[in-house]
Amino acid sequence: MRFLVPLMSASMFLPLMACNSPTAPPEVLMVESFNMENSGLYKLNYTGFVNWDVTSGSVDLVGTAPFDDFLPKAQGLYVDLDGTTKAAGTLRSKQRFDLKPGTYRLEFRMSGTPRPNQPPNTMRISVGSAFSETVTLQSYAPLTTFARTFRVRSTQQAHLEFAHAGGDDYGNFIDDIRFERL
Ligand SMILES: [Ca+2]
Ligand SMILES: [Ca+2]
Repeated sequence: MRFLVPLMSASMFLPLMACNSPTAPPEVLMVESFNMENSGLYKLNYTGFVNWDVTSGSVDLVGTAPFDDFLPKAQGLYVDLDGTTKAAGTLRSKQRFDLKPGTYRLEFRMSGTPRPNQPPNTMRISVGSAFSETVTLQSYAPLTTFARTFRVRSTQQAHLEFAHAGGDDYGNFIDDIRFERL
């Protein structure tokens, strides 16, 4: 009987431990590399994104010749948020995410416009009313990973949106977006 006691204890506690595990993996809501867009070829003023609508202005899908020297080759395709119509673009996720209360993490890579004599470029990144941040980058600001964590306190539905200001055909570049619920 002495040996049965620990066994019974273990079986009583195991279900609790499983429910409250702090190491549950994040729920990935979106991963975006842009590399499969347009059969892998650049296109100025591109609107055919699988996961995104261009809801205002225009954006350029770049990363293949002759528009392949903005970011390192390893990035494949990526997006210049200020396309080629003198009206910067807004890229909005087609998916409207169901955001339960909890903690979320948004990660993406962004660089300034890699061309000389350009004024700074400003972009607003948002997830509905749950998250919003405005970032201004100088020319040649290096490709940097931005990672933000935010809380959703009441259930809401929201698009993920990248909205570039202005419009002179030279904008901030984005790539490698990852959105997840922690
Ligand atoms: Ca890419
Ligand atoms: Ca600009």
